[in-house]
Amino acid sequence: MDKQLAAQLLEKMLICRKFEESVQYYFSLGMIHGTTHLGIGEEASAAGSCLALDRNDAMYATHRGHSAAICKGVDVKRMMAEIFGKATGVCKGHGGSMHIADAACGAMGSNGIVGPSAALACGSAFAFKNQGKKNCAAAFLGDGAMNEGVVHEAMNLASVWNLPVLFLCINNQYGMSTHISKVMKNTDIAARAKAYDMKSVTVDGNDAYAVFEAVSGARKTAVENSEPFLVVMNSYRISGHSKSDGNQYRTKEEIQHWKQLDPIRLFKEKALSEGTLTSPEILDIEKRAESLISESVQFAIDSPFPGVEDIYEDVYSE
Ligand SMILES: Cc1ncc(C[n+]2csc(CCOP(=O)(O)OP(=O)(O)O)c2C)c(N)n1
Ligand SMILES: [Mg+2]
Repeated sequence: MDKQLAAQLLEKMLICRKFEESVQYYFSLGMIHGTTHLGIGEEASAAGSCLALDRNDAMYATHRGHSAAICKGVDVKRMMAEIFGKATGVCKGHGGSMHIADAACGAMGSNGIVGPSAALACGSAFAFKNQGKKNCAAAFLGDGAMNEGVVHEAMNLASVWNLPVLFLCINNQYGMSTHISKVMKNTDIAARAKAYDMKSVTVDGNDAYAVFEAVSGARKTAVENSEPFLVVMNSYRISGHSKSDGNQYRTKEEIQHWKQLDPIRLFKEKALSEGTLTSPEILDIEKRAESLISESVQFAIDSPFPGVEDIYEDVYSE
């Protein structure tokens, strides 16, 4: 593995992990409101995917979208401020955890509705194609979303219209408390691509480098041939579904098993054993990630809330 890429992947994953641990902490103190969906344990899928994309590619995230937004290049301080609901937030504090967007870096938005990222990505891909741009649109999806009608419509449309869309499915094996085996007879999600005459690949979603390679390859195919591609990343969310998850539907042993497969831990071990990164280099990356997150939290706490007079700004429905 290339040293620079390894350092980037590790730094992004650490920023995501520390970002979400901070969100969890300040949520518990009542300083963050609403709800939040953490993707602790899924950082390799977000980092590997987003680092394989071009800055101008369009990326649509899910309700569990913090890591994807960070890895696509959203400013971390302004993102933290957004989650705190502050005026300095990337959406002026009006969006919050599930509506992080910054079109300047191709982060087209997270979505509280399960599935539409797939359809929205078709729109961006259609635009890229018509404008003759060598870009693609990527839609993150969960395993649960793969059973939504809109996702099948989008995959079909992308296929018949030859649109450069990457369907990036993070299979964390659960849709809320429902295990994938209860809602799919065939749990090989990539097999679904065949129905749309679409290429697909399944990869270990806890291996950031493997994800990077798989998505880089898929992107190349999608952009060069103008065609969609399904990438399935098998992973696990160590955190609960949302802030109010009692973990009644899975055993402590199962969670413990997946903690052993923590993508950050595995990545560090591999980088050290292969000699790609040294211990001091890893420590340095950890320190940088930690200070970025402390600065971001301070920035968010110190920032003002938006004024009541701005409440109707950026509202497009009546
Ligand atoms: C259309 C729609 N149906 C139901 C919900 C409620 N809901 C929110 S998250 C979620 C589970 C989604 O599971 P998955 O797609 O696997 O994503 P994960 O939460 O595992 O990341 C559900 C059912 C919703 N937000 N939107
Ligand atoms: Mg899921």
